[in-house]
Amino acid sequence: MSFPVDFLWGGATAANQVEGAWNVDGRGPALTDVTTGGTVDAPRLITAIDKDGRHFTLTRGEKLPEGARYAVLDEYYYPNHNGVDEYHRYAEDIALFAEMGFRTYRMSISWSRLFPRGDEKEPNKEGVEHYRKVFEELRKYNIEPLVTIWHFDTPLYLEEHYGGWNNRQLIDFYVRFATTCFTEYKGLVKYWLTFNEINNTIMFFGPKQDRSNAGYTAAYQQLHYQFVASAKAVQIGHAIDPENMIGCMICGITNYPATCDPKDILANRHTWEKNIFYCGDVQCFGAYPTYAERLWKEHNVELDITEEDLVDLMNGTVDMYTFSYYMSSLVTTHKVKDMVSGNFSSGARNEYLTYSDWGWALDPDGLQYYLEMIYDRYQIPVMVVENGLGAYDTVEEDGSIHDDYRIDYYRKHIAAMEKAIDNGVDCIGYTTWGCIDLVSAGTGELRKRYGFIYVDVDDEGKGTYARSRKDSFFWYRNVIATNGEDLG
Ligand code: BGP
Repeated sequence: MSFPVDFLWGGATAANQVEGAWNVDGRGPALTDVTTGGTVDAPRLITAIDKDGRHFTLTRGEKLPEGARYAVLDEYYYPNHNGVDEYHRYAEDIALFAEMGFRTYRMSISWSRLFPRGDEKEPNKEGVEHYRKVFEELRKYNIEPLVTIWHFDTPLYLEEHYGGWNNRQLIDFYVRFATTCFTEYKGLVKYWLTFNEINNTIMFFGPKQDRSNAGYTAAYQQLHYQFVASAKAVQIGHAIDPENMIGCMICGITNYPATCDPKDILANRHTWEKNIFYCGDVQCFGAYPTYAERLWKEHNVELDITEEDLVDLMNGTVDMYTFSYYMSSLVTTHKVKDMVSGNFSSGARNEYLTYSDWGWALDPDGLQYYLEMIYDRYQIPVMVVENGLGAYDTVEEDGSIHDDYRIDYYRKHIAAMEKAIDNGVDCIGYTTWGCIDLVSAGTGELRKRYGFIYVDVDDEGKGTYARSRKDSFFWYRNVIATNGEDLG
């Protein structure tokens, strides 16, 4: 049997994508609360008011002009405001996870629910109590919580008044938030992830962003502050409870050279270094890798890195490497005729693969490749904490949902993970993305569904929010019950 007996089977969500209740019980806003819905080809917009009171919009990564402020505007709908109402329905949802046999549930804590502005000295009690109840509910069913401390949700106040992660002070605010989590939930939670997909800052450095040397410097600087914040959190987490197992979380895209031109092979290696290894190396090895100098030189990047930071990085290495995996990507130095595009995906089309409706390359072998590559490099426990298929689902007249495409996707990816485990990779868990339908991070859509559990709500927030079981629900329940032996 390939899967270890205590393998952590489960599912994953993020606070801002499921909870809703965006302004309830003292919660402060995050950037997602001023972000509209989008589609596969229309980007989500961030709404704001300029200094003369005029309404305008920005796209992700664009800087807020002087004197302007982010604002919730009446003429727009904001899907994250309601999410799938998990804030009020968590007990019902956890009961459904338990019915599937989940051994773990990955979720995140909304920073602005605990610290509404982000710079307060004391946390918001109602926020703290909310998550305590959620963790207790999970424990009732022996479901091990796996908690992401930061999942794309820096409090809006910190973005506006401190310049977000461009500001070194964010390290202290984050550390206070993380310390509160470790202290309050000691004994309830032992698996933690410091930053979700920390490498996105560099990997998805979008065309709308400032691509000057200053823009690159800012991106690398933000990352550095996050690395230090993560390393400090790891040290504090270990001091508060030596049982804590704290991981990094990387957006895992498997890159392949598109041709056998040595230039492509080299470009592919450099893509791995910049997009994938740069963050993993700092967080797992505790120091910047040799090629960091090369990356910085490319854009004349000079960073604010202190001696003390370097000591923190060395003392705050993670206990496990976790990552999301959705797709692979081709790297080439040649002109590309056939391009793929979708949210978060672009580049040359791989003729050996098929693509999701959102343009994501479906590639289970890429998961095996990634697992083996990463474990070979770091030799610490790894976990696949996101993997899933965003797809359109159809509800039949009798209410059933036959999502065989999703089952097929999971069957292949779990089999690929199993091969990596057979080949010696110490993979300790697997949490599928969006075990319950949720708001897409990339497009803000609800119809881009990931769940085993269907939620009756559309892109405009209309619906009963009632939960129902898709075919994949029963399939996954059997996978867990047989510890991955029967993939049906
Ligand atoms: C990852 C994020 C998740 C999630 C997922 C699917 O990048 O960590 O928050 O949403 O991708 O992406 P999307 O929601 O755009 O389909």
